[in-house]
Amino acid sequence: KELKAANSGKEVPPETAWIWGKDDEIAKLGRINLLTPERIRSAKDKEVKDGDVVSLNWDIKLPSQPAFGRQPCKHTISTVPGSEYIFDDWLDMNIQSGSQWDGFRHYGHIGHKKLYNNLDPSEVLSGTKCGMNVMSDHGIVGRGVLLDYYSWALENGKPYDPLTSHAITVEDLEAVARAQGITFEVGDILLVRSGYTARYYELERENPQRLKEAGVESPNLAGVEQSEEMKEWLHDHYFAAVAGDAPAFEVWPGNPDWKLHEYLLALWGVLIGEMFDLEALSKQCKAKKRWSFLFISSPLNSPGGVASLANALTIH
Ligand code: UVW
Repeated sequence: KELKAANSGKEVPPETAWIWGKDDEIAKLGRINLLTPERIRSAKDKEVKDGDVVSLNWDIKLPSQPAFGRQPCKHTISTVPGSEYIFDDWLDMNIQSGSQWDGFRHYGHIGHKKLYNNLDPSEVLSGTKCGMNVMSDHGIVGRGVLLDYYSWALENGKPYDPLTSHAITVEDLEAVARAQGITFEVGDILLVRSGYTARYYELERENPQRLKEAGVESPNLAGVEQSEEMKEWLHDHYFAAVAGDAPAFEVWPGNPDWKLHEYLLALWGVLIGEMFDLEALSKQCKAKKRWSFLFISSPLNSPGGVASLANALTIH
């Protein structure tokens, strides 16, 4: 009933949490609404002690052999017409390359045939509603928390290959949080390290051909389990956004009936960050024994943008 009221009395599909009121401008931010000035001030005051900055941006040209039939990023450099000494560069890229946010125009709920906030698929191909420009205007700043599952699994004698469909359970995430001394807060930006970029670098160093053999193009990916329990855990923690280091936040292919993308993006308004490079952050958190920090990301001002480069960094 409350959900219906918040949506001007309109019927909403079951399990949706389009709860940010009638004002379309506010509604379009989804759970980024949780990143209030109070929470940002608190994150700055409590988390920034040393001023140490880490970038989370993976090379925009990676993966060189993208998953899901996508094309790699092309970067060309040319001289400005009529000059030998002035240069421009051109990017021809799918924004799903490098570290990126999946926005609300990226992935709909298959059963309901709608995207976030009742957006119709036809409105994605035309118009700009719920585009990434809204996130750019607001900025994504708040308390970030890294659950370094990959390190925890290795340290606890549970090694696995991140390029397999290894499911990270709620129990695992809770165990990592306990080991790292993390208490979650409403509005946290959750980062989960499943080891994809670490494994990618390892294989590439051995021989780029090994990447192909390991199946980076048609991926089996470690990630959070696609279960009812995980759905409830992610929903009820009220994270402002979630992100991981793999091309999908959830284990892939995982559940054949539904994907967490449908719930996070389409039903709850939670941005998903993918291929964030969490390697340097993992090292820094271990060195400082602190897995929470100030998180800052400035998405592209792309009207109607489906996704955005992450432009993300952390400060300890
Ligand atoms: C999946 O579809 C799994 O991921 P992406 O966000 O890259 O489309």
